[in-house]
Amino acid sequence: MNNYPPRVLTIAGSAAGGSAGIQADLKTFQELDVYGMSVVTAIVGRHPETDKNVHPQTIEAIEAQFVTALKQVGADGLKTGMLFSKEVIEAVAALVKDAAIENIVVDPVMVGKLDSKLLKDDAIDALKSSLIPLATVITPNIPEASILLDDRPLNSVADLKQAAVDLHALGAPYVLVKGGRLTGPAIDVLYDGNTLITFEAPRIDTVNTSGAGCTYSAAITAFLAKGKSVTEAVGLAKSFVTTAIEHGFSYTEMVGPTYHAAARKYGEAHQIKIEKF
Ligand code: PXL
Repeated sequence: MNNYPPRVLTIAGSAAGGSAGIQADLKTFQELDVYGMSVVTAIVGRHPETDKNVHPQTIEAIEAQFVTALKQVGADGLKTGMLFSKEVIEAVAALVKDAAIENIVVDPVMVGKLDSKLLKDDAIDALKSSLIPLATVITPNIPEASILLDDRPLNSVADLKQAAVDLHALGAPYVLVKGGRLTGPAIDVLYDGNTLITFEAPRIDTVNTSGAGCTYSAAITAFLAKGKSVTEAVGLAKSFVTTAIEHGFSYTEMVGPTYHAAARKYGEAHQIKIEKF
C-alpha cells in the first residue's frame, strides 16, 4: 500500500465561469485531497441560454482523454456531469463499462441555473438505458428527477421519496434525489432498494448556488474513492457543499459561484440531520 491520494476522474463540460462543470469538480477534488483528472465533453461559452453556446467535443477527443487518464494514472472513482448528446452518452457508457471502475457517480445534468440547455431531449433515453445502469449512485435534482419520471411533478419530500424508489428501477443501486429547490430546510432523499434516508441541512438564504450540484456530486465521488460508504459519502458531501453555498460569492449581478475552499477556510459549521425510514 502507498499513501498516494485516491484517483478520481470527471467526465463533464467545461464551464468557463469556473463555478460548475469540470472546474467545480477539480476544485472540489483538490479540496478533498483526491487526485483529479478530467475528460472534457463540451465547452460551454458565455451566458448559455440556448444550446448555441455549447461546443461539443468529438467522440474521438472524448475517448482519447479517457484512455489517457486511465492509462497514465488509473481511477478509483469517476463522475459524469454534462454529456450533452446521445452519442456522447453512449460512447462514455461503453468506455466506463470496459474500465470496470468501482465507484461511479452519474449526475444526470440537464439544465443549468441560467436555464442553459446541457442535454439534448433525445438523450434522455440513452441516459436511462446505457449510463444509469452502470452507476453506483445517481444524483438528480428535482427537475432532472421529474424528467426521468416522464414529467412527474415533485412538490414535497414525500414526492421525492416516491421518486427515489421509482428511479431505483433504472438500475443504479443508490438514488439520491436532491430537494434543494423545495422551500424549507434543504432535504435530500437517498434510496438503496431497502431503506429511505433523508439528509437535512438548513436552507442558506443566498442566490449564489451556481455549480452546487456539480460540487456535491464531485464531493460524493471523492469520499467514495476514499473508501466511505455511499451513505457516509452523501452526508460528508452535503456538509461540504452546504458550507460552500454559505460562503458563495456575488462577483457580478449573475448567480454567483459557491466557495469550494469554504470548509477548509472556515470549518464546516453544518450538522447534517440524517434519518432512516
Ligand atoms: O451546473 C450545471 C452545469 C454543469 N456543467 C456545465 C455547466 C453547468 C451550468 O452552467 O456549464 C459545463
